[in-house]
Amino acid sequence: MADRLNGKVVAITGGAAGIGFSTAEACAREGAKLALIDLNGADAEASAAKLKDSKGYAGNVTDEAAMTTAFDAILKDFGQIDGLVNNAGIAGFAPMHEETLEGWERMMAVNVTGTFLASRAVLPGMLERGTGAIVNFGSVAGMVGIPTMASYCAAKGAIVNMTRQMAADYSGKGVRVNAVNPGTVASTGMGKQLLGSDMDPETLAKRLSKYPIGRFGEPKDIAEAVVFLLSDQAAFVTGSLFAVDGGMTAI
Ligand code: NAI
Ligand code: 1HS
Repeated sequence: MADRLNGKVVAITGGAAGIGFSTAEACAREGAKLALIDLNGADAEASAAKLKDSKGYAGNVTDEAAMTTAFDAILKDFGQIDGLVNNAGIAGFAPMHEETLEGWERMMAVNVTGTFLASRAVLPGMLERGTGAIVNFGSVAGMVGIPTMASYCAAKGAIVNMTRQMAADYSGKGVRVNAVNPGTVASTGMGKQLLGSDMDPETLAKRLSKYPIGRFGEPKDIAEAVVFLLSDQAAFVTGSLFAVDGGMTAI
């Protein structure tokens, strides 16, 4: 397949690297034009330059003014936004009794507030045109408890139910809202943070044993699910939580 997103404009937060950029590549293959938003505008522009008809934008998803500026620029450059991928996220490690207020608030700001601010920026245009698709990034950590990831699990759990709530408000108005819930993707910045070099073989084996498929994910595993959810093939799919986790949450 190569034209499932033909002519659509897709904005991806955190799109310069990792799963976000892999998703951008898959969307471009399907004919989309990409608007990549990331913390560092030069990185976003360099990644966008690898894709046809695409542009990069600086924007911290926690910053209301920066989100307004970035999405105004995208609308000026492309005229409309058909798809939004709320991919930007951070992870952190602490059980609740050891988490700091600063760490907790940062986790909520990037993952939860970031999803809110980017969604709020695109929704008026999508509602006016009566069409659009939003894909939020949850995680297996939004569905089950992961040891030592208190604030991350809380943030991803919030994104999971934000997805259902958004679907309730907007599905009847032409805007579908879904979430992908990836399992561990080892090769990205976050994956390396999760499976850091200080992780002993026993802990690593324990993590891997949670995946019945016998491996961790690849960025493209997640990207293909996002393409489907953005595409018209998913016309009857909204409010869904798409586990892309090698069966991790099935057992
Ligand atoms: P990554 O750390 O490799 O890439 C994240 C990208 O987001 C980077 O380009 C970074 O600069 C950008 N970013 C971070 N904070 C930002 C902010 N405040 N504003 C704008 N951009 C920001 O992460 P990865 O692995 O690609 O993860 C992407 C998404 O997938 C995240 O939401 C993550 O929680 C989720 N996920 C990742 C899994 C994994 O094992 N890697 C598993 C499950 C979910
Ligand atoms: C960081 C990402 O959202 C994955 S959390 C899952 C950790 S584990 O189940 O692979 O130990």
